[in-house]
Amino acid sequence: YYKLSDLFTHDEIAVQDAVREWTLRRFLPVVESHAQAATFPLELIPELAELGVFGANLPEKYGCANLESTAYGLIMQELERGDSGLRSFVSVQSGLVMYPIYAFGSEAQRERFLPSLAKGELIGCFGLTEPDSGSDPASMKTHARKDGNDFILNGAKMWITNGSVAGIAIVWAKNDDDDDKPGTVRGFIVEKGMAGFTAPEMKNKWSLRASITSELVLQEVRVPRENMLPNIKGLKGPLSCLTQARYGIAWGAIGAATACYEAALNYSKTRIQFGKPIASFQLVQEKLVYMITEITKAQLLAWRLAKLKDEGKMTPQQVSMAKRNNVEIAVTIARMAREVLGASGITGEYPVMRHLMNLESVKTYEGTHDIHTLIIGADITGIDAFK
Ligand code: TGC
Ligand code: FAD
Repeated sequence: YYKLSDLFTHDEIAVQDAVREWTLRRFLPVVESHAQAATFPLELIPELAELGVFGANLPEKYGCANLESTAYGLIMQELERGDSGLRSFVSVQSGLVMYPIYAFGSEAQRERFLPSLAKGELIGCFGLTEPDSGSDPASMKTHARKDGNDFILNGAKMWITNGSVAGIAIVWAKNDDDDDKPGTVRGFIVEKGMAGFTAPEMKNKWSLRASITSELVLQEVRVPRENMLPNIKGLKGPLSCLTQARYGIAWGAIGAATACYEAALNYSKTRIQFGKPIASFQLVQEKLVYMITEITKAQLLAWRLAKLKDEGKMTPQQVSMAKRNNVEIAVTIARMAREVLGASGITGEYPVMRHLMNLESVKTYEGTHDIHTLIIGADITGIDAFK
């Protein structure tokens, strides 16, 4: 509405158009049946890789597209216009698996894993959350103990996106190694097939149904030292990855909100009640105006965040503001759109209810809405509500 695309380069618009066209042509026709069946269209992974969306902001040396932050954000926006589960798949692969290997891994780990992750031949997942450790990851119980040149991992992770289809898991564990202060959080690349490692799928979700969610169970799993991420210690390791993924969500939520707004706008112009299109009623117009205004504000927030990111000035707290705001307005827009569609809004004929259900998870994962409130609160007051 504010001609935001005037702020984008030709290349950024070309990336956006390519991902939007693919999502419309290849993903939207199948998403509803996958959501109903609670499956992810794994057969589309090679096409996603061909589009260049995995690790899109990482260097070409590792088979990636080396894009700047606006193009990366637009990819997330267009994927989530399709479904939050599609954006989740790419967010986890890019921000939570490829990023830590790139930022904290050895050169040998980068060369071994990044090219196959970029090609989608290898899928990754990120294990931070545990049954008793969600918003407070410092309370994690999963731990590693040194045994010769290996580590032995024990523990359990849950709510892990892509866990049961992943070939590798970035597992965060407290390390009892002598070289670290006991209890220091370290990252390990755990490979499918390592004895004692299983990833059972979690069922019965009413949200993100077209996304696989799993537990990770680690029972005396022997992981060689060369699979530990050498260049990061402490909770700032996983939290830095979350900053990357939350950045993507801030853009992605705009896509889901836009899909709901467009569905509501189109429906309101064709649905006749009291002899007129419902779009002619002031109460309906008020909802549509709220939607487009909040989408426009969210776009401006995301665009500015991209510039700060490229200039190396972006803070995690600014990312929290964009994630918190943009997901919140997306949930509100999805709920309003559902109302505008009346009974039709609850069906799979329209994407609205699917987005609404998905966004409840998006509001919770990568830090809940309230946790982001407290992160920003601590930043502006200097008083940390967690301590
Ligand atoms: P705190 O003492 O504040 O911080 C510990 C260290 O980490 C640094 N740090 C960060 N660094 C980079 N990015 C961030 N966002 C950071 N936040 C903190 C901090 O400077 C400190 O460094 P140092 O050098 O002093 O050690 O930690 P705390 O224990 O008080 O916790 C703070 C809190 C609650 C904000 C944080 O733990 C938090 O964000 N909790 C929410 C947990 C969360 O977001 N989990 C997400 C799991 S993954 C997921 O949901 C994937 S969904 C994927 C999908 O499907 O798309
Ligand atoms: P809790 O931390 O138990 O919080 C429950 C409620 O208490 C929330 O409303 C919260 O805001 C509130 N609360 C907690 N502490 C405070 C406080 N100090 N002040 C005020 N309120 C507070 N995790 C991963 O590691 N990897 C993944 O790939 C992943 N994928 C996910 C996919 C899905 C579909 C979902 C739903 C979750 C996923 N998660 C993943 C987990 C997600 O990050 C956690 O659910 C999230 O961090 C919240 O943790 P929790 O569910 O244990 O809630």
